Amino acid sequence: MIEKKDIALEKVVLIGVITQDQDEETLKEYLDELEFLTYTAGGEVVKRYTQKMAMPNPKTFIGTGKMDDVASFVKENDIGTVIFDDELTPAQERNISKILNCKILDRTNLILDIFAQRAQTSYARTQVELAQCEYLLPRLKGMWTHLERQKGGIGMRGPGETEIETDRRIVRDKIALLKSKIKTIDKQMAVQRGNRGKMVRVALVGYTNVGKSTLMNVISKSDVFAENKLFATLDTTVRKVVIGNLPFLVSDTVGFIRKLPTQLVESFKSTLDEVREADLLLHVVDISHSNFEEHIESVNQILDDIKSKDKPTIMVFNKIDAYEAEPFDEDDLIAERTEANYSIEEWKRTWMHRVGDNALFISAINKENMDEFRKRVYKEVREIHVTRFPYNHFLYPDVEDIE
Ligand SMILES: Nc1nc2c(ncn2[C@@H]2O[C@H](COP(=O)(O)OP(=O)(O)OP(=O)(O)O)[C@@H](O)[C@H]2O)c(=O)[nH]1
Ligand SMILES: [Mg+2]
Repeated sequence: MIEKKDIALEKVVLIGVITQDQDEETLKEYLDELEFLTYTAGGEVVKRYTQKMAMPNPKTFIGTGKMDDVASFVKENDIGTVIFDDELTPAQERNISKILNCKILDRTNLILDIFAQRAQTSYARTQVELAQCEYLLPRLKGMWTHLERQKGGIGMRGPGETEIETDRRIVRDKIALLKSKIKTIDKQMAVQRGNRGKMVRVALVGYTNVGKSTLMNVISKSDVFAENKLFATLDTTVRKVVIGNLPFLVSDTVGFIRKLPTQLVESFKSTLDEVREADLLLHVVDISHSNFEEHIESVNQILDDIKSKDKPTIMVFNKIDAYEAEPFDEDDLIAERTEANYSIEEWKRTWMHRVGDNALFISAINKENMDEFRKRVYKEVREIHVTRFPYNHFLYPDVEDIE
């Protein structure tokens, strides 16, 4: 049911609202991310509309005047899709769709669509399809029915592609079926995980596009797909890694994002089991991204949701090769130095200082500081290993003695 063929870039308009507790800079960053998501899904952003309001309009999300502007732009420029930065209520979606007469998507929709496009194995496809059905269910009534749904493209992959399917009962049955399918695969996966014995398990976690798969390839000589688009990885890859004679398992899995749709977190529970059952987390961060602190927050939030926040964690700040501080003019008496002006050395003296020994700074692509990385991971894994097998600690030398 999910199609993943490449399509020509669709012309897209983005819409975002600045609320009281946000500033314009934040909205710009959010829309930058939404644009990256759109590009990943196969769209080209031709214009952004933003509006300051205390609360989004319950009927049309943005104000009606603004909506008229959007409507004429859409009409004049033959825009196929309008994407909103937040999740729209089913009612908002219906109202807006009547006014604009084009495809209306929200952030959740877009992310679900990318997942559908990216899902490679039947397992990932089943999980995505479940999330799509859960999202679709409350929105069935009159959803885009006046539009030609067979056109395809962004937001049109997956369930709901034909009008016949816009029936709650069918979708409910489908959800039940998908759930039982996932349950069966879950059992198989649990057996597989059980067969791996008691080897220490390390999971790479982090925001999407931070370099988890690239790092996985460097440490395990595997060949996981890595790409400068969002959600390159959906399926979990597990590899055996050996450092100084000590074998352990490393898993690379789906990346996280701000406001990851709850339906996805729910249906990817089993994929996320890999994280939940890990002994050690390597939280990979793209330090070259201007918003990396917020990314850390989002990841921690999701780790909290899946009850994995208190696991031993090493913070891995990646892409140090690409890190650039904004130049600071010392002669400018008015300008104040902000985080954007920090060098990596200055960053290390901020809250990162508290992370101390548990922070590593690397470039996976240039293989910078990989020695330090290996040693640090070895030390941690060895500690967990000898706690588990106290009788064979002599097999593994102290970290100073490994080559
Ligand atoms: N400059 C620089 N780029 C890097 C580095 N590591 C990874 N990248 C690039 O960052 C992009 C994303 O890398 P991935 O390894 O696919 O990232 P990921 O975290 O697995 O992403 P998802 O699977 O999409 O969540 C790719 O274009 C990589 O080439 C690095 O150390 N420096
Ligand atoms: Mg990846």
